[in-house]
Amino acid sequence: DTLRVAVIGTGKMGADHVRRIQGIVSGARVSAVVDVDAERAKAVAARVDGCTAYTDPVTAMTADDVDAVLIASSGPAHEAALLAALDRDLPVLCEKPLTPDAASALRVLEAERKLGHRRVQVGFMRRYDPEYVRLKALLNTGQLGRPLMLHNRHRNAASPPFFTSEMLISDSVAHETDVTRWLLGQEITAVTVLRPRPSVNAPDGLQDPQFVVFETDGGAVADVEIFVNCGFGYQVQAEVVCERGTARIGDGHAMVTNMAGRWGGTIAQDFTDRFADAYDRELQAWADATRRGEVTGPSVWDGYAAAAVCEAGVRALTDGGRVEVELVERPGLYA
Ligand code: NAD
Ligand code: ISE
Repeated sequence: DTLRVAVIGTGKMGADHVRRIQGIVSGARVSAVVDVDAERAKAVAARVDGCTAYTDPVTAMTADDVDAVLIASSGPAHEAALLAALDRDLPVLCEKPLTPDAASALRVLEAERKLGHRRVQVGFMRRYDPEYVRLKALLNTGQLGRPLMLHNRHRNAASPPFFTSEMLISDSVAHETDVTRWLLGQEITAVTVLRPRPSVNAPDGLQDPQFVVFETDGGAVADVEIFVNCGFGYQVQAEVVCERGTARIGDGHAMVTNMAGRWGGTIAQDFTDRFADAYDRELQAWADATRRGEVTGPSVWDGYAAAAVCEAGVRALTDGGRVEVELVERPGLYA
């Protein structure tokens, strides 16, 4: 009963997930790959025994040897693939963002609600990172008391050429919207975005860095420094300040070296490096749950809430001021 997966989108993440399913994840294999770029799909399929290349996601989803779908195409292509998969009642792991805006995320939510059971897991992989898992477990014990503040830092060495100021929120801070909701167990109710002077190392016109402030329905405040052209590497850190203490992750102190009168360590250069372990655990957990007929990871509700917060964040960035987040009532399916 090996899970036969169709991977949609064979770019950076899709190709890496194909490698992961084939080489690391047990109980699953890649039976189909899909990309609108036919050559790209063919090149990836050629590396995998028994894998067919397609250019149309729906055709792949109707193949006899496809049991589940991993969506790793660009964000705007997610909705059509999600709706087609739900129409066929196929289990899905969808890379973040679920969809690029709240209205399209709601359409996916409505489709899954009509189906009557959860089928979709959203690729918020930080929930599988061992450091974040330890932080969440500590908060759950209640030893530190109630969380009051959460400080997040999210730094990329350099942004890709197509990156816009809005994408710092919708593509990057998307992760912190989920981390904040998940760690605190609270919904984000309002977003404010401050604009520090852009770094000379940022491409012309890009508002980089940004300082984002979330308010939550539990009375906590979270901030996010997002800086996607920091130059020195890839860094993701979080510190929770609670009533009786604080806890912090992401310092990258796995190994400290002493040499020539200095001490220090190395900094990861990319998310595929920093979160390699998290992606491995995420895919294994998805494959295991799917084979049991369950969905255990971040839900369509989580994807929708993140989309709504990011939409408010983009408005706060462009119009200024504090923008409230409007969420529909949470359906029972996601209780
Ligand atoms: P990419 O541009 O390298 O790859 C996207 C691929 O999708 C391309 O090959 C493109 O041709 C293909 N594609 C576009 N529309 C398609 C369609 N309708 N049907 C089939 N294929 C289509 O992008 P990427 O960096 O691999 O990102 C892919 C997804 O992964 C995005 O949703 C992105 O936000 C997400 N992502 C997540 C993380 C993470 O840390 N979890 C990191 C990077 C990217
Ligand atoms: C990218 O899409 C990701 O998801 C990475 O995790 C994030 O660090 C990066 O800023 C995004 O562009």
